[in-house]
Amino acid sequence: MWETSTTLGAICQRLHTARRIVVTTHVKPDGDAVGSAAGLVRALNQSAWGASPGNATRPRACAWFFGPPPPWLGAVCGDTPYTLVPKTGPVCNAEDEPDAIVVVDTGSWSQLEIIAEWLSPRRDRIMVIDHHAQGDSDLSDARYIDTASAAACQPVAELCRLLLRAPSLGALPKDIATLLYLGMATDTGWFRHSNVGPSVMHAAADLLAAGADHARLLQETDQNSPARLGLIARALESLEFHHNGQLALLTLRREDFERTGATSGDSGGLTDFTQSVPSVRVSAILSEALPSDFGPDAGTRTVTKVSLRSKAIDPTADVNAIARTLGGGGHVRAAGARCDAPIDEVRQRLIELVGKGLSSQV
Ligand SMILES: [Mn+2]
Repeated sequence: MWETSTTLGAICQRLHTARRIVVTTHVKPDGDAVGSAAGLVRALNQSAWGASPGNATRPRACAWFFGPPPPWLGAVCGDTPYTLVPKTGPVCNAEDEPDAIVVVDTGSWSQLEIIAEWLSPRRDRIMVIDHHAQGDSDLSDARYIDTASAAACQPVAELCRLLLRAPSLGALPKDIATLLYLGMATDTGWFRHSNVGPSVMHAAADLLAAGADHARLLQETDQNSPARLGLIARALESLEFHHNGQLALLTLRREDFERTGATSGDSGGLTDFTQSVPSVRVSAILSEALPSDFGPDAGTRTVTKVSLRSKAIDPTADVNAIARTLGGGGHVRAAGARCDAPIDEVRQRLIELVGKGLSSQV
């Protein structure tokens, strides 16, 4: 069962005694993934147990990221120790062998493909902190899953507070507060999405009190490249409506990426445009995976990525159920899948599934 099996206090205890810690997160890290991983790494390295005895020059904790990194990764992480894992898998020599591994903002093997082979034999050292409704319980026996949190950064902030023995989130060091704030801000669409509630606003307010720099983060991370604007133009040209305007569908083919020079990292957030149409209840974007999305078997696979959002109106269409039928998952209002099938095939299937999902609500 994908449910909590431990407490943040117990995770804190295990991390206290660990000498070398890897903190990692899902492929193609977003603001919450980077914020929770890098924030936790900083807290681990600043905690009273942070210095590795006899080896003060090497940090105790390091973040591992993989898949196309966001353009702002370096600016946001600053001097946080982090590594970009190559597509061929991690390079970890014996002296860097971690005795604790923390996976944040995901609990799915499918989101950890590049490091899955490395993780499997180290299962007993893995701890998971996540806020997604779906995950693989065989990833770790030590899971802290809070689906009520808008961002993984919420439980991670609490863990940082415990590690640093801070009386409140408002007492966290500024550099840690800034990273944690980034996750809360981005996973709520800068406090616009339906997952905004009192707990995330209270936590974010505390982090602002601790010195998190809202204006700088917004400027650094909420950017568009000319290539992305070109991709948005082509995506909007592909826009079609189905089921009496209740489904808005965007389609991005390889050619759209090639002609604009955009990468798969440029396709995020496009459903925000279609969600603004009053009749729309579900927004979907289909995109053909690019060779750069894969490891060594690039070119031999035909993969279509599906991203789904449903509006917070009553009744809400459960896009998690739709994504699961396609082999993926996520939340009720935000979910996705990767299908080993051509885009036009997936498109037909998706239109039918959303139709069923919408009619079962009425
Ligand atoms: Mn998240």
